[in-house]
Amino acid sequence: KKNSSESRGALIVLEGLDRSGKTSQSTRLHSFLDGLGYSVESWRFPDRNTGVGQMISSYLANESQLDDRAIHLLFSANRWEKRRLSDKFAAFASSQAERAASRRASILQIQEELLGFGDDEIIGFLKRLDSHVKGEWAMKAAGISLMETKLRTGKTLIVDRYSYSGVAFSSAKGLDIEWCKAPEMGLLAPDLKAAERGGYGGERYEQLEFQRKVAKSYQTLRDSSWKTIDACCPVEDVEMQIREVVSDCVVTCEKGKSLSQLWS
Ligand code: Z5A
Repeated sequence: KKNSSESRGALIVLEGLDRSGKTSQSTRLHSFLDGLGYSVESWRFPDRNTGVGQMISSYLANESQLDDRAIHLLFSANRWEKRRLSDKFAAFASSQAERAASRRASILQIQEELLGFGDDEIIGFLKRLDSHVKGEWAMKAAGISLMETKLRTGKTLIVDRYSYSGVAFSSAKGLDIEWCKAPEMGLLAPDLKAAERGGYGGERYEQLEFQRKVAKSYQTLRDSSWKTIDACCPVEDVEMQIREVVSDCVVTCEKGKSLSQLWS
């Protein structure tokens, strides 16, 4: 695979209106990058597989009603919960941080013990941290996120919807945009946001009206890492446009572009 634990992967986020083709394009982009030899993984938000995700799912299916702020915070919590490493690893990392800090164990000893986890990505990451920042690695490991671990070990992540959906949809309902951004602060900022314009949703007028408001909210969130793709073009054309912007981005990340945090 092209990405190794020595070069980091890219965090690519696909955003857009309802049924603008994000899921189709995520799949196509995944195959493209995989074909080029990149190590790649696809995520999507909401992640309906977690406890919080199930609450979101039932809200979206109109099976439960929630206050606008409450559902906003659930969407955000759904991203924060994906940030965590497994309980087992988190407990291990904090105990090792303590051992390393009090010099009761050498980095080598701790690395040996890490092998018991059998997770190549975590091991690769910790080894790499060791050579870069010496004994501080275990401290860092205690607070490191799953997403960051994957990126730093060379995995490129394609994420279908992220914090921008959270802010755009909730602010389109009338919530204050800064209030909406607040719980997202501190999550990793994407290296590239491919925003798909246009769409195929809206069987009812009201829905179209709402999508327009969402589109407006997206506009307010735009920054230099957004690339807008016209999703009204044929699927293959959209795919080509996405490939072009993503190819540049993965190379920049491989060369060591640093990770940053959202809105901080
Ligand atoms: N939401 C939120 O409020 N807060 C948050 O923090 C998050 C989300 C993360 C569920 O999201 C809702 O949650 C969503 C935002 C809100 N509500 N809305 N609206 P979701 O991701 O689960 O659902 P979705 O956005 O509605 O995604 P979708 O239905 O999966 O649509 P899509 O991924 O953008 O499109 P698609 O499935 O790839 O394509 C739809 C159809 O169009 C399909 O038949 C394709 O074959 C076709 N298609 C795709 N591209 C084309 C082109 N170029 N031409 C012609 N036809 C095409």
